[in-house]
Amino acid sequence: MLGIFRKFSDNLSSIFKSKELDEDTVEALEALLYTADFGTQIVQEIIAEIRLKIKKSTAKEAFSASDIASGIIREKLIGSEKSLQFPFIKKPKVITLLGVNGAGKTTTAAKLAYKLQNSGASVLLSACDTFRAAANEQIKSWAETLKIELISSHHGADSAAVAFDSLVAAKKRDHDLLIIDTAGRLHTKTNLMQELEKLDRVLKKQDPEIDIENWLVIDGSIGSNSIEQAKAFNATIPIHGLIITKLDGTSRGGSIIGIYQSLKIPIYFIGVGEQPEDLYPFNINQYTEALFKDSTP
Ligand SMILES: Nc1nc2c(ncn2[C@@H]2O[C@H](COP(=O)(O)OP(=O)(O)OP(=O)(O)O)[C@@H](O)[C@H]2O)c(=O)[nH]1
Ligand SMILES: [Mg+2]
Repeated sequence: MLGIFRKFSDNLSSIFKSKELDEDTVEALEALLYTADFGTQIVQEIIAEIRLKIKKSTAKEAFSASDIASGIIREKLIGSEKSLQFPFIKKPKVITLLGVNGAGKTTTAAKLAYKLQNSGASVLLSACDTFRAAANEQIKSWAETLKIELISSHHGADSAAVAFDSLVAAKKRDHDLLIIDTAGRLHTKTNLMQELEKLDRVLKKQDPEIDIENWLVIDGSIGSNSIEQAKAFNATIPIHGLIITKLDGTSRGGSIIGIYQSLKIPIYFIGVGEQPEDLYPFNINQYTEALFKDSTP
């Protein structure tokens, strides 16, 4: 995971390189924090704290601006870490992945299945994106490459029916985990949001004791724009977890804090690439270390 926020930390080190912590440096840091999508409130808090330290500190007393910033960030992220513990209490555990178009749901479904299968879990994938023409082929190709069982139907089929059949199959075949990939949808489209609610309802009807979690997949590179989307999804069906994708190659990694602060929904994983292994459990320490790596003072 280290190195994913290279763009941010490179800029940060260049700000501090051979410079005193003076007003220019503080202003440059403030601008960088804004660019990285940390959000007004957090940026203001970090900057105010640094200014206060500068005022109070004597010439001899060195302090680290990045320590201050990472301390504040850590505090804001308390409660955001949650891990997926295998073996599960109830079989099959069901995880439905949802989110707007192109957020990374299908890739994440494949990565998650791969990760859990490597931990010894028996995983079934369910292709519930019956909406987009090429969706079945995409998930089929992942399932074949990674040797993961898949239940799919035809383009245009009722996605709730596919989910129902997948749950029945997962029970019959004694799978530990059922991962449901859904079609991308705009949070403003009421009928499509209702379809998600139906999918959730049908599964709960099939098994009132079902251990089901709805995880929202968020594109981390679009930053704070995703907060409104997430709120709208959460208003339709309960969201139990977040996966933040595309954190590789973005300098906007600060959006994680705003997303967590606004939603208070735990972050299970982060996506840092397009390969099956590019999914990491979210870890606050690793995250702040990656942000402020190599930056001095
Ligand atoms: N760099 C990078 N690319 C990613 C990541 N996750 C997904 N992608 C890419 O983003 C694009 C969209 O990913 P999909 O998994 O198809 O997204 P989706 O949410 O299923 O899209 P729809 O089904 O159309 O709504 C693909 O090109 C993926 O390879 C990530 O963590 N990092
Ligand atoms: Mg998809």
